[in-house]
Amino acid sequence: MPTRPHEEHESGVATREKERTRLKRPRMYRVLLHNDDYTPMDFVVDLLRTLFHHDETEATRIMLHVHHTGIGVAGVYTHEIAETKVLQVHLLARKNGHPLMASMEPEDDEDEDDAQ
Ligand code: TYC
Repeated sequence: MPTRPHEEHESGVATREKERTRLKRPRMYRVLLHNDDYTPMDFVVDLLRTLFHHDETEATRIMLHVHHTGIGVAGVYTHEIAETKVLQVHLLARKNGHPLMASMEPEDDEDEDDAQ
């Protein structure tokens, strides 16, 4: 068993170029919750805890932010995970008869004024 990294990783520009491409950070996406007049506050707090893994204090803070401003960030994920979270919010809300809406936007978008 070699005890040091493979020679390839110690060599020149071409290898580093390849690694930089492969290891580039993925674009990240904010999952946004939208306010409405009907979804119960407790449901939103529970959802922020179960789907987005926030503790009760943080979940309550995010829910109240959405309630007061109209929109807020539930979490930041890669594209595929963010899509799944949006779908899970939709399914869980509809299953419980609530109109709660979620959407996603790229983190590095020019127009970031509406999300906290
Ligand atoms: N505005 C809702 C109410 O007063 C609570 C709410 C908060 C709904 C956040 C949606 O994303 C939301 N019951």
